[in-house]
Amino acid sequence: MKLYELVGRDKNIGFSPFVWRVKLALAHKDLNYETVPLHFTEIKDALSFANASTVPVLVDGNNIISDSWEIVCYLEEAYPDRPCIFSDHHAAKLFNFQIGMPLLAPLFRTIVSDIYSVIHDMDKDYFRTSREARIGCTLEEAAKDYEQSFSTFKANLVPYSQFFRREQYMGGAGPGYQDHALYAMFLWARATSDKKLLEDDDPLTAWILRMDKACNGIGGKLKKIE
Ligand SMILES: N[C@@H](CCC(=O)N[C@@H](CS)C(=O)NCC(=O)O)C(=O)O
Repeated sequence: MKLYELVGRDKNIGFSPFVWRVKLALAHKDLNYETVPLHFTEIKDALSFANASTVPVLVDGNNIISDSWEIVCYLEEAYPDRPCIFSDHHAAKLFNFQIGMPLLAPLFRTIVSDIYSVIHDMDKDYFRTSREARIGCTLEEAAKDYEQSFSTFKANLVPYSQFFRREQYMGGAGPGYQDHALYAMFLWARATSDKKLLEDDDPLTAWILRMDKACNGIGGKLKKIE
């Protein structure tokens, strides 16, 4: 299996939260794969064979699958004898939408200038133009005003802190899709930013430590791109 992923200026460190969802799913199912590292400006050409303009793309034999959700669904169907990722398929699908606007969007604004500092020079112009259009201000303005989006992010994390005060994983006895998707978001920040997102006594911090050990410990090994 081949997984196309997004890397920063260090080719060995992938940082896309969507690719991380797939890596965690592959580890959950204990499936072997190799990665193909891509910079932002290489994605379009490299993935034209898959008719995709975003990573992740997974190639498994003759099957070419794009979009992280579709890939995880594919893995569940193609490898039913391996541990199950979804405890409830519909709840997992809903979760994608639930974390997009309230969490991924404000976190993106919080760390967007940090991401800019760790991507390859070849990607800088593309990233600046596309992301400034998306956030409606310059990267420098976003860096200066990050506290506002950071407090939105923290406020929207409260239900998860409350949940993890009582529970170990969203998947029940062990991690499932929702754990992977939320944790992947923290891995995105871990690879790109020095900002401390959580207090030490936040129940989410203890859950992240559990997730660092889950899925063969792949997330726990992730370092920031220097
Ligand atoms: N819904 C897609 C989103 C994937 C996505 O947005 N990937 C980003 C990297 S985090 C990407 O490839 N962006 C390419 C670009 O901005 O040109 C999925 O879940 O796979």
